[in-house]
Amino acid sequence: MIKTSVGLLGLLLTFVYAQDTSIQQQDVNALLWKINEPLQLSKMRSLVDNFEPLIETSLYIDEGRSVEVLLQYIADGNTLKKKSYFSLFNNQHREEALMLFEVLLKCQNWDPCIRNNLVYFREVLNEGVFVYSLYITLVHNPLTKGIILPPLYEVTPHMFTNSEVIYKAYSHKMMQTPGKFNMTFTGSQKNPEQRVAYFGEDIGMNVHHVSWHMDFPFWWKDSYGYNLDRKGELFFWVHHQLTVRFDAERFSNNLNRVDELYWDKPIYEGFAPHTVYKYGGEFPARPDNTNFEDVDGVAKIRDLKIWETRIRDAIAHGYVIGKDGSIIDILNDRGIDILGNLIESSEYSVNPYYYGALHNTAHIVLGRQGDPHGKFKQPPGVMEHFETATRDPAFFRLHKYMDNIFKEFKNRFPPYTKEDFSYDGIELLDVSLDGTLETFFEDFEFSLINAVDDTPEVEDVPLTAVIKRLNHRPFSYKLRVKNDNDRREVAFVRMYLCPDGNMNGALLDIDERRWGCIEMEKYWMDLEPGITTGVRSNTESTVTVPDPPSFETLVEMTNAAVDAGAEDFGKVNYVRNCGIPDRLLLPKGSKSGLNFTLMVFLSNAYKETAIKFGSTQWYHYGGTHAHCGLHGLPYPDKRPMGFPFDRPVPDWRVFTGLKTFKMVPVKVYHKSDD
Ligand SMILES: *[C@@H]1O[C@H](CO)[C@@H](O)[C@H](O)[C@H]1NC(C)=O
Ligand SMILES: *[C@@H]1O[C@H](CO)[C@@H](O)[C@H](O)[C@H]1NC(C)=O
Ligand SMILES: [Cu+2]
Repeated sequence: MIKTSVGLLGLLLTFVYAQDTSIQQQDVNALLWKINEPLQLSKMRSLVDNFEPLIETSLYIDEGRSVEVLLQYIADGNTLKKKSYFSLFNNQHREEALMLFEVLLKCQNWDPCIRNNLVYFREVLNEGVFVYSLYITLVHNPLTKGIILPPLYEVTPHMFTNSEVIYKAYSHKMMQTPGKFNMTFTGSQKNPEQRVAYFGEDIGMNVHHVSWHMDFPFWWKDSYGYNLDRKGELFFWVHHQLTVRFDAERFSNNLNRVDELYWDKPIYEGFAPHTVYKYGGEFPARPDNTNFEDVDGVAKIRDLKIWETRIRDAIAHGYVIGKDGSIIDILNDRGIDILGNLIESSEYSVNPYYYGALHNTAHIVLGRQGDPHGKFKQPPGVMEHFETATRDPAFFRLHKYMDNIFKEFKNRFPPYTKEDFSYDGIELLDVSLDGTLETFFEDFEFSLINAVDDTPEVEDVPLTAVIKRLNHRPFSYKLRVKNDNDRREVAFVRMYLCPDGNMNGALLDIDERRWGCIEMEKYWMDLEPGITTGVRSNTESTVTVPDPPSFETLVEMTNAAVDAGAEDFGKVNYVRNCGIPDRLLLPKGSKSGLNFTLMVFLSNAYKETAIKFGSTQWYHYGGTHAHCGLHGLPYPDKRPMGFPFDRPVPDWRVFTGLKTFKMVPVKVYHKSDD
């Protein structure tokens, strides 16, 4: 049961597929293959040999104005040099990448405009600038719908594996011997944090994180084409979910919940990333118990504290102050969105001058604590790249800190009442599980072929890294629902997996419990009059995405499709990289079973879905909307994210008395010893 029920969205995609998607995909594959080497596909080269970006201004809807800007920037010698690192948080680096993004956005078509410009600028611009521009183009440009993004860990492997593996790969390439290298997590058994490194260093998790920030970039302006609906609230929710998942992994490994970061206290955990840039040296390390220092040219710790105070003042007041001094009420459903934009901060922030950029600046400040005054000319730290940030335990501390600010805000709202939950005539009779909730570690192999250098004289040899990663056995939920109304109903089904106790098994209090819930599902269920039994497989979760095909498999699939003259190859399942990997849907659990409660809640979808219902099932989006929304469309659920546990719960009996709610005690097992 894969995610195929895409309804309307599917129709739209199919429509776009009509322009030869497989040929486009072939171009994209070639552009991203061996990104540090000249373009290899000679066919593509010859197509564009006579291409100059301004050769025909009618190719662009702005008559080439954007491309003129970029060409002038290059002519002035401002561009980031090839073979040096790229960092999104560096304003100059980012602005350059956005210049190319804009050029492509102004293109009338893929072939020749976008494709030929990509080939042209690939030769001229920095590799990191190019890769970032191409990925955000594939995510947001309407002319590239349906293209699969090759897994980033095989495009830029340096950002996803450790230096030990990279050095071995170089050496094997030189000696022309195939290599398969076990990749271990950073640190040693002496470091308790090592027990949960498999989560922060999971390459699929890293791809989710970097992809979310590509789907919802902080630099996004609506003039690029559309509004990113509830971006600020998603910022809160996605990072909240990362911290609760991390905490559940900690409970599974006899560790306490992660504590927040304090600007006045030492950063308890040090971190040695064991990661190396392709160009630009080693990622800097940070010893244990470092005291925060101001970072030259970035921010003083004092500034961060002032921003925090202003934000928490706004929460206490119940309003924020706009750029023009206007009062903007936040004690309403829009408030969390406004606050999220303010804290990140994004272009959507109502007043970045006053509220600053707490999240983005904190990432840079943390990334530089190893060399705050630039004495050692160190490159940016892992915290300064979304690909690598979750490796550092300080990432989760930072996000716990921000999460607590969001909770402080959410806790200002009154509890929901029975009226908020009413759904006449509907009763959730029971919920059961098919299959046991059991996790295990498996080996995963990915290619390092794009990590090593190439020369025409030296042949490619197979080089791969093998990493242990968490997975789980398949399971499904079975829901029996009674509909006493005489018409078809559509129920919104929300499912959360909530830890019962902490690492010692001590029961969590109500607030700890509701804020610790892991979102598992958010989908729609058709209810004909009478009793309906619905089975929902774990693979259908709207929180997760399946593993993408490897880059080499993708290349083979594409070439076969092109040879067969096929427009596409049924790849709807892989077009989104944003989403928790399916494998990580369950936390690790424990040998004797870690206690959780599965909370299942039904509500009236006619009232709560942001998009009008049609007569068909087009509201079954499939995919990954829970954390990643729908491109260019409203977020499909009108309720606040985290509903109904996002507001204070005076007593669990509020829920247990409901006909539309069930709590099912479950255990998550991890039988082996790793
Ligand atoms: C890599 O790990 C596997 C088990 O996962 C083991 O059998 C193999 O010997 C290891 N290889 C090296 C070179 O350590
Ligand atoms: C887990 O739940 C069971 C009931 O299913 C209970 O007997 C047991 O004490 C719980 N364990 C912990 C550590 O809370
Ligand atoms: Cu993030």
